[in-house]
Amino acid sequence: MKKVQSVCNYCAIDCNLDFYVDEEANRIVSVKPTPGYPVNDGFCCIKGISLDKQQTVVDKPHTPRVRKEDGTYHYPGWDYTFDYIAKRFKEIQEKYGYEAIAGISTGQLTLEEFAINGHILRDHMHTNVDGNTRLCMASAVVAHKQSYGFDAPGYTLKDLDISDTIILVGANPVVAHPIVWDRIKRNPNKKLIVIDPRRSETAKNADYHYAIKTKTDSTLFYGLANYFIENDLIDHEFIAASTNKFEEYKEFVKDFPLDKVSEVTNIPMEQIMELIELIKNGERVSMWWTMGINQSHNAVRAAQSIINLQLLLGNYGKPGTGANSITGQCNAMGSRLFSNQASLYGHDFANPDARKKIAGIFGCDEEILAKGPTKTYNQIIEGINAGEIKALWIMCTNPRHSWTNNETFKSAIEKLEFYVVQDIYDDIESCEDYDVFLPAVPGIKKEGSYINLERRICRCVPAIVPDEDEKNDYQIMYGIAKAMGFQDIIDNWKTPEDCFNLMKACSKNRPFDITGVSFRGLEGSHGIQWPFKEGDVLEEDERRLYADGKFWHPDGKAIFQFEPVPENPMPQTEEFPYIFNTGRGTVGQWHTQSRTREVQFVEGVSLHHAYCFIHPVVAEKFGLKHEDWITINSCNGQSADFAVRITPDVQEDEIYAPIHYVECNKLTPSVYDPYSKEPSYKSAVVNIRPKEA
Ligand SMILES: Nc1nc2c(c(=O)[nH]1)N[C@H]1C(S)=C(S)[C@@H](COP(=O)(O)OP(=O)(O)OC[C@H]3O[C@@H](n4cnc5c(=O)[nH]c(N)nc54)[C@H](O)[C@@H]3O)O[C@H]1N2
Ligand SMILES: Nc1nc2c(c(=O)[nH]1)N[C@H]1C(S)=C(S)[C@@H](COP(=O)(O)OP(=O)(O)OC[C@H]3O[C@@H](n4cnc5c(=O)[nH]c(N)nc54)[C@H](O)[C@@H]3O)O[C@H]1N2
Ligand code: SF4
Ligand SMILES: [Mo]
Repeated sequence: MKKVQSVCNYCAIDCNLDFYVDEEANRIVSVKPTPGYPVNDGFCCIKGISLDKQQTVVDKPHTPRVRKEDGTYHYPGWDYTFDYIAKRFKEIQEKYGYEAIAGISTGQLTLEEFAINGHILRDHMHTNVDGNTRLCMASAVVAHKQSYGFDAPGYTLKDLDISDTIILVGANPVVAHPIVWDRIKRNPNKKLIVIDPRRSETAKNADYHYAIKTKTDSTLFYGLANYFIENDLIDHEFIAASTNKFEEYKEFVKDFPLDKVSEVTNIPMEQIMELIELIKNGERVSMWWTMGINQSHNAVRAAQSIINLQLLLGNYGKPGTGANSITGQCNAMGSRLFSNQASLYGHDFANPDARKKIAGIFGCDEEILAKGPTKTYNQIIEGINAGEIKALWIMCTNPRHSWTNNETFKSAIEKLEFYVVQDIYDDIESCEDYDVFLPAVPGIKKEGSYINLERRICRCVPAIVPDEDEKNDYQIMYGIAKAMGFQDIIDNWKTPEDCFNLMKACSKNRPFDITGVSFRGLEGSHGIQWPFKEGDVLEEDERRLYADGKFWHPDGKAIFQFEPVPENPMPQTEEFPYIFNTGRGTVGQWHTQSRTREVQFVEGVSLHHAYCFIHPVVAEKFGLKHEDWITINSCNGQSADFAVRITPDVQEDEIYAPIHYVECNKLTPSVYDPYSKEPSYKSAVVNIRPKEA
């Protein structure tokens, strides 16, 4: 029996797993979490341990399907399909201009797959490709860039083991990041504080839960900043040496006295004082946020209000501290650096030296490199609906389900002249009315690398061997590039390893310098956190940034970023009295459920219809019992039906719906953070009525 160490390609933890494989049968016999791996050390969740269960997708024939002129589909083989796509792409760009084609990618591909995709679409084809990462961590990225000068989360997971005061803001790791939860739980000295409107699974297991009014987190953190400044409980030395705009921030937060904060946030004064005491008394205070902060109309500033408080307290670079953003998907961190969407492979698009450097590494003309960041996801969907974008290529994401106000994606598909879907399943919701379906093999047959939430690069190694006619996403993209005639790709990007080496060269002398990392050397290793330069020696498995108090702005300082709290664009009204909060439902269910439905013991216990949680007071008002059906009308103009579960864990004016059912995003709004353009997924306002028979 062969043992292959590879990675779980669901969440951003990137657990390493040992796949035991019957080589003769080319079958995974069992999956065991890798002992001694610094992230998950012999433990993982149900999704990782079930990676061998993707048998449907493994056993299915994998050849592309193309729509003929008469509307029927045929299976013309890979070479024909690549040529056909190239021909259609060229025709559309000739007729309507470069930007008439767009792509939507993901945080769930390998680093090399993003890189080649970004080079094809953004450089050679001069067009736009954005990712589902826009729906996820774009707000954290922008917050980091503005505050630190570079998108560099500084923590390491070990900080969870040694922090004595752990504050989770809008994060539910019991469900969403089981390894984060496992490490918190095992920390014997911690006090755990959860700030979440809902009594989430994590809040139920915390020492303190503060049920904040939705989307008022920045007010809370501005108020805390004011209190700590006024009572001189701040780290003057750190502020002077490592930050800018302190005086302005000090003035700004004077507008946030605690009585006002208590009123706005609905957190009683005693609880705010209790939270202050906890922070004051903590020796190692860490703050962690996820989608409760990132997905809002005021997300970037809310994230920065957390960063600002930790800057004031000097809680950076020291063990067990930090303002730490938890990322969602397995390679969201790889996409941030190497997808060529928001930065030129980790450089400024406009910097002439960077352009020269990248073109030199790729062996291509400087002129072909993208000149600025991509059009954002919402601009792409709006562009299609406006008839400006005529072709769309989606890969490894299911926007008909996951996009906010998702009926706008349905109408977009109807408008397209050419629609290409690249997925491991051909029956996802987004597989409607496509022209070409490109079947990719799943992660267990893939080769490449991933970067996890704490900047750790690790290897994805194929556990089982693909059949002869099967292709992985890298090979599909290379095939399309070849058919398009992109010579530097044909010559220099033949394999994921070639691509990794190009990306390594791009990283040289940047904050994420990985010139000391070897693609082959990562195999079977503990992974390596960036940066790791040529010549560096690895002394520790867990390394954090900012120990020297230096950030990435030219003067080495971080900046306090803030602005007056904007008005909520979706206020509760008499017509729409309830807040529609959305998020993860269970540990076993992954997003749009295309993959986790294959795991029998998850499917066996999951509900097969859309449901939502309502408060007993609401149930009584409408005479509703458990599993009765309601119709929810959203401020976005749409309605959908849900079965109800009755629980005091949601607030009286809150309805919580798991995202794993397509109905959920029928009701979410086209409202975005102004800086990151991340959707405000968690605060549409709605009304309800019992469903008519
Ligand atoms: N099982 C499972 N695990 C997953 C995923 C999955 O689909 N299934 N997805 C992965 C991905 S891509 C991601 S991004 C992560 C997401 O991980 P999390 O962000 O932890 O998960 P969510 O459930 O989206 O939201 C977290 C909490 O934010 C709260 N919240 C809502 N509004 C506010 C607010 O205004 N303020 C505060 N303080 N809290 C608020 C919600 O009530 C919810 O409990 O999970 C990852 N892990
Ligand atoms: N209301 C609401 N909506 C949300 C959120 C929320 O909190 N609330 N969260 C948002 C967030 S954080 C995220 S990350 C998104 C996720 O939204 P999506 O990315 O749309 O969700 P997934 O189900 O992960 O879709 C991944 C797709 O990739 C396919 N796939 C898996 N592996 C491979 C592979 O190797 N190659 C290819 N080509 N395909 C593969 C799967 O079959 C699946 O169809 O949802 C967002 N939507
Ligand atoms: S889903 Fe996340 S926590 Fe679960 S096994 Fe995979 S990487 Fe680990
Ligand atoms: Mo996400």
